[in-house]
Amino acid sequence: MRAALGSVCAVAPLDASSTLPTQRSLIAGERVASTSGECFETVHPGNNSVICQVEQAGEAEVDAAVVSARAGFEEWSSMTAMDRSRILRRAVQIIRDRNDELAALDTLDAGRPIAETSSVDVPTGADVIEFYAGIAPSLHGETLDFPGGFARMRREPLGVCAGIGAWNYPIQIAMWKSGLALACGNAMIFKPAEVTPISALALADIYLEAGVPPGVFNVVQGDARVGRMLVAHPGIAKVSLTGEVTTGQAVMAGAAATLKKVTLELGGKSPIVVFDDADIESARNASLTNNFFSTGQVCSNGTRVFVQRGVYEAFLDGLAERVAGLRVGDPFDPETVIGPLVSREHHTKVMSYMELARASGARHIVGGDLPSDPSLTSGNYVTPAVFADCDDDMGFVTDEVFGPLMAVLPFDDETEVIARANATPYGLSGAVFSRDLARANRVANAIEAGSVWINDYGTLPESVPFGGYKHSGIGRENGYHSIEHYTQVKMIYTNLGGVDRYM
Ligand code: TXE
Repeated sequence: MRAALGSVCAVAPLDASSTLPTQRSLIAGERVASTSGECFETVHPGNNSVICQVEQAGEAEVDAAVVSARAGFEEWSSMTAMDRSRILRRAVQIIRDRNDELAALDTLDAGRPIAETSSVDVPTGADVIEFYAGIAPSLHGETLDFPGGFARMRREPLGVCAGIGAWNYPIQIAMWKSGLALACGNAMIFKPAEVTPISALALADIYLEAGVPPGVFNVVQGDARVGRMLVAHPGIAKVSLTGEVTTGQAVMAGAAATLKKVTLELGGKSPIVVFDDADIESARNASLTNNFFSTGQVCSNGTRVFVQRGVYEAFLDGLAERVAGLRVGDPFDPETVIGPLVSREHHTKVMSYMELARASGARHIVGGDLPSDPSLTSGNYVTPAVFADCDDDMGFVTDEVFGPLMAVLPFDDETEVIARANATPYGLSGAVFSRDLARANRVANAIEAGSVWINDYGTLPESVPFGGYKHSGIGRENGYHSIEHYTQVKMIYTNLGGVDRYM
């Protein structure tokens, strides 16, 4: 029997005019009316029309979510790891079967082009759950033998974990956090960003349909107030946030009172370094994709493009025409490359940075305007922009714009560019383009970031860790290393003799 995906999806295929019934929190397998008496709305960024109302969770709902997650955890963690693995793999299959339905939900709620959500967001989320479902049965401890006994190191789940999502990749973030948490035997209470509250509910429906016990994956709806309740709750052992740096600082501070474990996936302002001997076409393609995919709303984007002076003009040559040719339009149109920004508020912020760039004295290469197409005026659209001859201290070069604004900066030598690339509080990602792999690896070693690519940008298989240095975060997601963030090791020593003396 199909899960109640229908309660989230309209019966007909979704489009820019779709609406949905009022959405709620999902606790212990049921949609739960809120006691807060508050509702908020979520809109389609392509026309700012209201999709639906959403009930804001109150303290009572958060407490109920923790109680049911605790009960769910007892059941889930008492299963064999192979049973958990089978259920998660069943969820993966359902996700893949409904790939396009799930993708359409985030296209509706986040405005991300359907070409992206259907080929990247949902598949990469499913891949991560599948990766961890594969690891689950092999999670184990170790033993050490001693003359009079032995020590057993037992790897245990944490219990009830909280996931707090950002709005740019709603369902992928929910899948990345929950796949890891559940595969390690934990329960998770997930709060989606209030800007994109819908698709996490569809994931919860699928987990239930696959056989995840009620309570093991709960969804609580609401804004920062609900996030703060989760961070403060004594019944939650760990919180994982994807969001801005300032939010990460607030979460870490709030978690201190209950000494929760914290993992933070925060913002970035990452460098792409292009040397004279680089394959310029590759460097240009990587720079375009990793500035304009998702309309630039990607934390790991390479938004500071450093190009060595000998190839600087060659790199810029033809860029204006290529960027101007990126199709801006309705995110439900499969041909659309540049969709709307997620909200009017974010659009205003990004446009302010475009104005700042224009006034900065940087060379305006292309874009940064409202589109001329009259059918797009009701949406949060901006044309992708490139500015060159930028100075490192210009505001749109130091700050995370989180929009389609590429800054190009000339440099002379390796030592200089490493210093400039690292002169930022962020440390999420970076890339080096050079045919000299010794130099490329030397520079990659020196870049202070959690993910660095050589002659590439953004390849991120489910089996490699992702996360930031410095203000870009704490901990990792994906890959084997991240198991450490959702399990804990207990040492149990067995004495094979007696305690035959004292003092
Ligand atoms: O973040 P916000 P947004 C970053 C990206 C950008 C930001 C955009 O770089 O900076 O996310 O997403 C909740 N206590 N990444 O605007 O505002 C809030 O309700 C507890 C990095 O959503 O920080 C929302 O659910 N919770 C990432 C969530 O935090 C609080 C990839 C994030 O909100 C809270 C994608 C509080 N005090 C985006 N305040 C990566 N590195 O992988 C807010 N929230």
